[in-house]
Amino acid sequence: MKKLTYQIKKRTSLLSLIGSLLFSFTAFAADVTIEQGYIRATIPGTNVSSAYMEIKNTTNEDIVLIGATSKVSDRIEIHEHVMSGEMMRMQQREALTIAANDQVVLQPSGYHLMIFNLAEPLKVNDNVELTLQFSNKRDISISLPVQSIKRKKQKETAHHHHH
Ligand SMILES: [Cu+2]
Repeated sequence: MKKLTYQIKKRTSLLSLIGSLLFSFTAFAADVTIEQGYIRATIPGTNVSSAYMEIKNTTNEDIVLIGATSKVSDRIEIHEHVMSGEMMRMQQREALTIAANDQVVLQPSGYHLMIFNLAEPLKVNDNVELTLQFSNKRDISISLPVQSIKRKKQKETAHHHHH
């Protein structure tokens, strides 16, 4: 009985040793890139907006987005759209994990950064500085252009042929 306990302990410590070795080999280089980012122009009469982007994680570790800050707002939340019956509604997420060597797309009707309490309207061609906060305490600052709401319908009607 004593022998068995010893063996188990030995195996556990060996595993944790291997684990910590693997951990230390993993690169911590800031191979996290933000692409295709933009912020929606404010709809007149409102003081909210949303930010969209692709977050690419080329590290071998999952990273976790836990929030964002900006001078233009004191309240930015991570949101997602979920179906509630037949209605699409937004709900807040505490965090958003970008798996190792993977990417997450923040886009209309999906994940987005919800920006509340805008002191001033965001106008097309403005640029907004945003700092993304990750659980590993590595912040990433980005500058996002303000764009008007993209209208898919206009793109679709552009398929008409003109001879
Ligand atoms: Cu939202």
